[in-house]
Amino acid sequence: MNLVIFGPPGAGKGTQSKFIASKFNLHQLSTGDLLRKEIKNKSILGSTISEIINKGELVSDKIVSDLIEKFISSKNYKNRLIFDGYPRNINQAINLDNLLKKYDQKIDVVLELSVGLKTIKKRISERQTQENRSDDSQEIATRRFETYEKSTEPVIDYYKKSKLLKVINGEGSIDEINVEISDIIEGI
Ligand code: B4P
Repeated sequence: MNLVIFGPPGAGKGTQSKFIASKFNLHQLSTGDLLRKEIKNKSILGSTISEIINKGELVSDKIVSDLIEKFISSKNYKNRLIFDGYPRNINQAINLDNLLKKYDQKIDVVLELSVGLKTIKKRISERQTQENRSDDSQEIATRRFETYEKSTEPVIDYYKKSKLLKVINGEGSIDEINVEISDIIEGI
């Protein structure tokens, strides 16, 4: 199965994706991690990406699409991908459908982690003390949340129409959310 995990910054997409990948033998495809890897490589592309991420904005659709196509086209990952952080706008959602169709695949379920701004700010400030991510300051985190509301939230309606969406209360504990997600996946 291929699944999409969706939610505001700091909602726990990465946290839950790691759990799902290990429990169901899937591959976590985190566009955030791929972009941070490019930054670490100190390439020209990496410095462009770093500037955008540190403004709390979205990296260009083309850059991210090229990164994910490498995985979608690979036989090793066929029908075992968790899209963690992709799509983040309607254009990316349409692109994902087209790419999957091109390689004879589809999305089986979309998990939306629903979390409010207050919880997000708390989690991101805790993560900053552990990981020291450059985009985890309160100011950039608030901008990332605004980007989410403007560009990413409309994608929820896109998936509601295709009846793939399952909404999960992302305010619960990590373990509670693990259980809820497992039940959904096992039910498919
Ligand atoms: P991401 O890497 O996707 O970052 P995120 O949204 O902050 O992470 P996530 O929701 O995975 O949070 P986590 O599990 O770590 O994106 C970073 C940037 O990359 C974006 O702002 C954008 O610029 C760019 N980007 C990424 N994808 C893109 C795309 N498709 N197009 C364009 N640009 C793109 O959880 C956060 C913290 O909370 C952790 O410390 C965790 O331990 C804690 N936590 C998680 N769940 C918890 C729970 N239930 N209870 C308590 N704590 C919890």
